[in-house]
Amino acid sequence: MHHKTLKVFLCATLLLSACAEVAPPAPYGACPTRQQVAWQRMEMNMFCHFGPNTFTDLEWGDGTEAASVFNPSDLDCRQWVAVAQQAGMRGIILTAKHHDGFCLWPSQQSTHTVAQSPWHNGHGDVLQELRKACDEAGLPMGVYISPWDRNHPTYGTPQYNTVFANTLQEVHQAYGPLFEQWLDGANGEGPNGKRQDYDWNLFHRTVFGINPHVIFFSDVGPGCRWVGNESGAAGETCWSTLNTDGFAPGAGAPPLDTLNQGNVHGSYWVPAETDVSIRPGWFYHDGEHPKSVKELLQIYYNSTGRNSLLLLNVPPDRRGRIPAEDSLRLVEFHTALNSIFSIDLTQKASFTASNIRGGKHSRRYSPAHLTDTAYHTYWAVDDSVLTPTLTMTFPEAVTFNRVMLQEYIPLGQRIAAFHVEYQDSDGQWRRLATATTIGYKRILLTPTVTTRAVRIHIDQSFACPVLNRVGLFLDTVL
Ligand code: FUL
Repeated sequence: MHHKTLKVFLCATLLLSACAEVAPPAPYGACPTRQQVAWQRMEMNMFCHFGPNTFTDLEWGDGTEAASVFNPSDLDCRQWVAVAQQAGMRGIILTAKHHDGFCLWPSQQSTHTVAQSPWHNGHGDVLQELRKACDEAGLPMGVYISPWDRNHPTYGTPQYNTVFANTLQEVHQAYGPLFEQWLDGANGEGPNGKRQDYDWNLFHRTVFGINPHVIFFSDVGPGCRWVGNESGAAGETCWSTLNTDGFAPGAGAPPLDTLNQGNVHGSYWVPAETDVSIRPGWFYHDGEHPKSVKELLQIYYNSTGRNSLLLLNVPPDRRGRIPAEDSLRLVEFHTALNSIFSIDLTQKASFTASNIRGGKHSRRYSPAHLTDTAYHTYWAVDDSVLTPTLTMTFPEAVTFNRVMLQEYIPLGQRIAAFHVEYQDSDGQWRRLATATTIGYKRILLTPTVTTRAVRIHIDQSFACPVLNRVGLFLDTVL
């Protein structure tokens, strides 16, 4: 080789090896599928309970109500979708069939459906209307289809499992793609006084066969799990992992506090979904009113802010529309969220990390990624580092009372404990908050402080921490 060429070659090799990047951290434990990551990133969806109960003023119809009670005077699914979008909801889930068995579409599997009702002379189809409205607006649609059926004559016999699988098939074929299939575990008696022995495997196979990407909600997933209460609160410790072997939805489910907190090192990724109603009931009832903006904010912090997805129920009334009172409240709620989260004080911060994966000049894993908007970039540390610290300093003092952290969950949930400190005006570090899990998103409510330096200590993790977002905000609403 010519002398000069050799020199150029050596330089190029050196340069290349200097740039060679350290491999990303290996995933830890049970990890989400792509669909579960996409689902978690929806953060907040709208639930709609609508059906005969809306007209009979009940929460649980017993299946003997006449189909003629279902007769909305002015149904408008576009309005539901518009309300959801104005409130910042990323998807909508409708009770296509509740425990009374009444189907909001003309099902071939039942004689208790919209086809037997006077609405549009029996030619109405709520699922079709919602499908159209969702497509027009680009809003993902999901369905709740209750396995418990207090009307169907076969309920309580093996035949019903086929009927129910056919029902699922009908809905997913005609109205898909549906992003989420909600299957609650309620299992009471049917018309013959018997309970059903549900064939969950058959139900899963049927729907996955049509839509392999669907997220199944149930007490034990497999897509996402019930949070264990209907008051709108995930556990302060909330693992997205859960041990589900040997458990089933309903009576066979893990204890409520396990659903609420998940299992550390749990064998499957089954994140918590927090379903709660904006009103006291799931269905619309005259005389009930929506929760206040403060209550909704608290619910948001307790769900989305605790590594859970918020599924907020907003029931349409007898017209088939969401009442003005609720839609106004949702707009106020959304305005409040925007006022809090549109100004992230970390945008002005300089970061110092106790470690950066691949060395302090590594750009790929630098803390600068904590404030960018790209989801798939993150701050990571070397594999051997389990308890790093991250310091933010500000050119001018900042005032905040909300600390937000996000782990990069495609690599699993790795952090088990952390705390946050700030520097007071005498330069003393003072502890502001102590917490356990982070997961997809954790928002800590702290006293309001004004400071020029904030430090996050990761106190325990099972594999090197990987964070893709940190935020500091001031909430003047709650
Ligand atoms: C439960 C049902 O029994 C309630 O009526 C409501 O639909 C709730 C969301 O799920 O299983």
